Amino acid sequence: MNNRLGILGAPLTVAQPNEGVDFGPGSIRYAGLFDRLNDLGLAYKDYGDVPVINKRTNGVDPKTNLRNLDHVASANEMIADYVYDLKKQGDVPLILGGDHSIAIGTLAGLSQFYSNLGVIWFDAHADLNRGETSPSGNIHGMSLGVSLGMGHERLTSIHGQEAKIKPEHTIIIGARSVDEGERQVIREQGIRVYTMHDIETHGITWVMNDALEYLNGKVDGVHLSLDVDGIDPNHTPGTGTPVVGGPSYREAHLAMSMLYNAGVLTSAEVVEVNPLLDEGNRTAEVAVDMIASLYGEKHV
Ligand code: 6HN
Ligand code: MN
Ligand code: MN
Ligand code: MN
Repeated sequence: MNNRLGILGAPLTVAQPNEGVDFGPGSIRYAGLFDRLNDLGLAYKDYGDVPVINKRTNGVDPKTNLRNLDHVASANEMIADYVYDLKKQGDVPLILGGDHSIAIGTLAGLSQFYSNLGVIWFDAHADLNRGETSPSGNIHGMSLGVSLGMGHERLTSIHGQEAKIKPEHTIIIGARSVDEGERQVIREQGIRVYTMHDIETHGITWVMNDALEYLNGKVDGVHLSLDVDGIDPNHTPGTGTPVVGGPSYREAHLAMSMLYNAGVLTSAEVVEVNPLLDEGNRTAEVAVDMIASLYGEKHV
């Protein structure tokens, strides 16, 4: 494995209702991503975007309570293939979303290289719904569950029937909008969650150290899934499901630099940047700040 970053856009939007998150990869690139990586002296290759097809069907299928299942499933099948190929080149994957359903493809592609992949899910939400529990039918609220093997077979069977990650290697940070069915999954599966309450009570430094300690020795890689709605919407307004009361810019930034310092990260994705809902390109700019911090940018 080399240290080259392999950048891949996954401009999927139909796993949630707002148009515009398909422009996420471009808006992140235009927010100065490459300048910042150049400044870091980092080798990278931009593989362009996965040619997903964003077709919306009419509404939620009443049988499954899933919206646009066919398109979300085939797009993620493609994303899994592209991530697999990129990883096979020996590159360090950095995936730019796209709505958060793309994690289904990312983790399916990555799972072929890891038997015990740690996942840090930085998000206001838990994304542990399935058709039976979802309040919306939106598959972007189901991707962590799917990767754990729960949900519709069309989604869980991408790149193999088995679960792509394990609950004891899964950590959610920043949660503050969790549905009842998701709470049950968290309890039953023993998923580690650091809520906003934990961040407020103990501080982000403690949370990150505790999270890293929890994974230490158990995993053969660590994937960061950074949903920009994990950060407080004061900083990241350009996203489809903002939730007030999130970690500040500084807290999120520190979390990223602590991941860099720990030297454990083997892949990352940044999702849910929607420039059509944004104030200028602010949210993508914050996403780039987070990415730069994740790969070692220092202030002095
Ligand atoms: N996201 N829990 C809500 C739902 O519709 O299932 C919101 C999901 C948000 C999804 O964070 O990517
Ligand atoms: Mn495939
Ligand atoms: Mn999410
Ligand atoms: Mn979210």
